[in-house]
Amino acid sequence: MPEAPPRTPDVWVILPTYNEAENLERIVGAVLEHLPESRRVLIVDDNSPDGTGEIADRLAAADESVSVLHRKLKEGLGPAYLAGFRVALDGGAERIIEMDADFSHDPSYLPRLIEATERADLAIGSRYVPGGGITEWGPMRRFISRGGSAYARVALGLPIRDLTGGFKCFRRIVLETIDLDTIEARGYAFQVETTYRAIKAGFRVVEVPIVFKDRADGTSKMSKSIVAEAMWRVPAMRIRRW
Ligand SMILES: Nc1nc2c(ncn2[C@@H]2O[C@H](COP(=O)(O)OP(=O)(O)OP(=O)(O)O)[C@@H](O)[C@H]2O)c(=O)[nH]1
Ligand SMILES: [Mg+2]
Repeated sequence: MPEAPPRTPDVWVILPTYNEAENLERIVGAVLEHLPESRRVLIVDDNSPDGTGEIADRLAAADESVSVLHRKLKEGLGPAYLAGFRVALDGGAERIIEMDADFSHDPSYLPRLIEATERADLAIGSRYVPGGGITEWGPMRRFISRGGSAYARVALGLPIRDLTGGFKCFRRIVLETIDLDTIEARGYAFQVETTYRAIKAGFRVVEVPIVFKDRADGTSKMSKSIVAEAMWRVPAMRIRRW
């Protein structure tokens, strides 16, 4: 019998990192535990000064299902994800997952998220549907997050409760369709924009409840400019569609 050609991994998890040295090894291990056999974890590191990139290289050398994309500059989450998506699509990915590398997104939800894309094209880990939630955040952070999602929901007229979260599983067809080259958003707006485009393109989007935890270690990259970007980019998305 001729040997079967090597299968390309079906499920790719993209982990963007900037100064996640304390979290990276543990999160990669935990993610791998919850993925099917046909999987790849792609770390996208923006030249973190804390040595995250070197840890990523070591993990990739030790496990063939881990790889690293090194980028020279910190440009925000959006460009890091776009670069990762392109590598995953070129690599034959069928499902592409976004998730934070700081344990805010519990890897034990991965099977549920993947399973949800059997009946949908995009599954969103959602804090704002029954069964979802947030632990540990103070009132200000909650307000920004919930307010941001509500603002985007109303401004864009979308039936989605959690538009700013970054724990999502896309079927490849979605990323092939939504024209990644014209997405410029860098922060939370990036999450809003990918979901908005998916819905406008007619894809089925479902929300899967998740409980979001505060980051395990390291420091936040959340900033006023990320919030400000989301404020103006959300109406800009709508205007561009007109
Ligand atoms: N490659 C890359 N990764 C980034 C960049 N900014 C943030 N990240 C990563 O994106 C994920 C989410 O960023 P966080 O700093 O946790 O932002 P956040 O979740 O809004 O803030 P916290 O709740 O305080 O953690 C983490 O894995 C970060 O390391 C960036 O510019 N480039
Ligand atoms: Mg975080």
